[in-house]
Amino acid sequence: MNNKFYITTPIYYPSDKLHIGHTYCTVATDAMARYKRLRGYDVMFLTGTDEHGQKIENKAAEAGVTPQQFVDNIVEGEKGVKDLWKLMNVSYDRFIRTTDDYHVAAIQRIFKKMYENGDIYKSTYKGKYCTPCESFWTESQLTDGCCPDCGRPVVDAEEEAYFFRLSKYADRIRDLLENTDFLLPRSRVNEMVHNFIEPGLEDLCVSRTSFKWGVPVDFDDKHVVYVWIDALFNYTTALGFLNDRYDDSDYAKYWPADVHFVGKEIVRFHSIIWPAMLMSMNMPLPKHVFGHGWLLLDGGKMSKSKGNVVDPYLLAERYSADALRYFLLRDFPFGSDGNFSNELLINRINTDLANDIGNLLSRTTAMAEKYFGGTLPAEQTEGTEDAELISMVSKLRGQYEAQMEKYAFQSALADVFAVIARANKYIDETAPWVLAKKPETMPRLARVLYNLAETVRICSILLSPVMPETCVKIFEKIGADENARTWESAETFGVLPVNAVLVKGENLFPRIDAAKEIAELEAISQAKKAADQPKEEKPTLPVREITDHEPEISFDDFCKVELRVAKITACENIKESKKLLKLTVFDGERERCIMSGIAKWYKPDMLVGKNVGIVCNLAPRAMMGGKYVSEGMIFAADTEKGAASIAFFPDDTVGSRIH
Ligand code: ME8
Repeated sequence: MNNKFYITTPIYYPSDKLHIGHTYCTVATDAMARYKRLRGYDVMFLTGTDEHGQKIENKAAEAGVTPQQFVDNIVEGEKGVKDLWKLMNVSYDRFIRTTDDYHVAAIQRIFKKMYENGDIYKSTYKGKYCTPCESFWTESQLTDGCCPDCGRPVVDAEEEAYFFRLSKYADRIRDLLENTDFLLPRSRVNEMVHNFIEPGLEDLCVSRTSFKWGVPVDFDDKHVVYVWIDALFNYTTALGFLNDRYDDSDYAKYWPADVHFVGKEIVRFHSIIWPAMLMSMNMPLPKHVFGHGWLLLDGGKMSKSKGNVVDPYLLAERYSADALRYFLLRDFPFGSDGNFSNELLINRINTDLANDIGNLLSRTTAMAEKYFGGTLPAEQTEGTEDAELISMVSKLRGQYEAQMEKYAFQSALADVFAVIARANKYIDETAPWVLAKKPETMPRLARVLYNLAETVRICSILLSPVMPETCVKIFEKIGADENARTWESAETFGVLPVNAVLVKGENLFPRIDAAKEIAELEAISQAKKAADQPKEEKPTLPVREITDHEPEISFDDFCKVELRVAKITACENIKESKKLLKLTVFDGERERCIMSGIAKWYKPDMLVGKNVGIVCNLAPRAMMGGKYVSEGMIFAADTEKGAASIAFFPDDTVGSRIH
């Protein structure tokens, strides 16, 4: 079959739960796949997860599980990647996990082929590495000394490694970028040429020895294959290329891909490294790589590692997958960045879905029920208001197609909604409630309602790639049978059978109380943030065995010990003992002498002027054969290593009691 269409999403890192940014790209890919299927293409839609690499290895270690357990949980576990795509109604044909055996074996074969053809060779890597991005950079590529992709610090790295002869392909890649429409939108071409090709393409380090969680190089198993090689070839291994999990006739049938949808930050990998490796393998190149923009939150990129992410689960469960899908593709031009906000989402649902299409459908079906019991009569009269609406609706499929072929979802949807707005205006112009008043205008009324139902039908066909569930409901409400749901039928006004049964039923999209809803979403997000904050851990103090406890004493007994702060006014070593220091202290009333066994840890000049705690009413004790009399003791604790540590007090406490 000639009209095949092979489309892919990036394979996402299962290092954390996926967020609205991943959902955005996957929903766009799904809408494109559904659109092509609607048009009769034999579609292969591939998505999956990129499960190897140091980041995942580190995350698993932090979580105290094996890397395989870690990724299994994120991909297959509750509310994991697969659950999310199910909730979002993503109609992928295949899901690849790079830890799948067939993929691992195929990557080993691919690596070996490039080694054997001389495009991969062994050398020493010296450079900078960004661990979160798994990217090596040269000094000149860094932005202010940090990773140019994510802005985080890089580390020095040096290791024996295999290299891919990327430099060899520089001219061919430049030609591909500049002289073909391989990379879209066109505006991304300059950036690639300017930032990467013009400074000179260096050979790429394609193996690692610093961690284990990857595909081992089978002829040198100290090394694992660089995660990006492992990842990029997923687009072909998932079709059975060099493996026996899938029949390689899938590869023959679907490769090259028609388009890879990827975020703009990984355009470099897809438009430079990927085609160069395919050239090395003598494989055909994908027809297009489309670098879509980012969803931003408060002007910054949403990212798992920054922790500022929007949860698609919450939004889809609250407002329906279709509403979220529609919003994502209608509000943000696919090729550029856009600011996400809950306000935008709710306004979009209220304006377009509850008001425009919701009202058009409910007014049309309600009037068909009210005036004709749900089935329009065959006798119908045309009117002067019809021509403009019919002409607009008849042109819609062509306009929509032109936009969709450019991956301009936003414009395609805007075109459909312009027709919906026109149809609502048509209701006001024809005033069906007036026509319903006289028997002689009933045929005109029937025609008006038919035209409205027909408009809804055609719009619904074109909206179905974006809102598949809603459109099935719409078809049911206007009585559109299978023949009236096809792409072909969207070209012709008048396909809906005249005797179709129209039913009003429930509203598709109830209006949302915006202020209340936004406040609730904000409260949920705050609560989540607080719950995600790492709990402040109490320092755990080492417990030790204490063997010299004293018997309990009464408070009165304790009060008999007179503890006071005293200032050390003089201090000296004595020749009779290495252990003792002779301290002169002022206790607020008088000076006294205290002999203390701290000479090993304190020199006299460390102590003079300091205020220390002393026991004042200890009976004086003669020391060193009576040469000295010690009149008290100073507070000092034993450290773990058995040294003495003196407690010091501030100046305004000298002479005060210590309680
Ligand atoms: O890069 N706005 O995986 P990843 C829009 N494993 N799209 C966003 C986004 C945002 N804020 N955040 C993420 C990887 N995305 C590699 C890919 S492919 C062979 C290997 C989307 O989990 C966007 O499509 O970091 C981006 O390119 C992708 O998720 C990155 O997902």
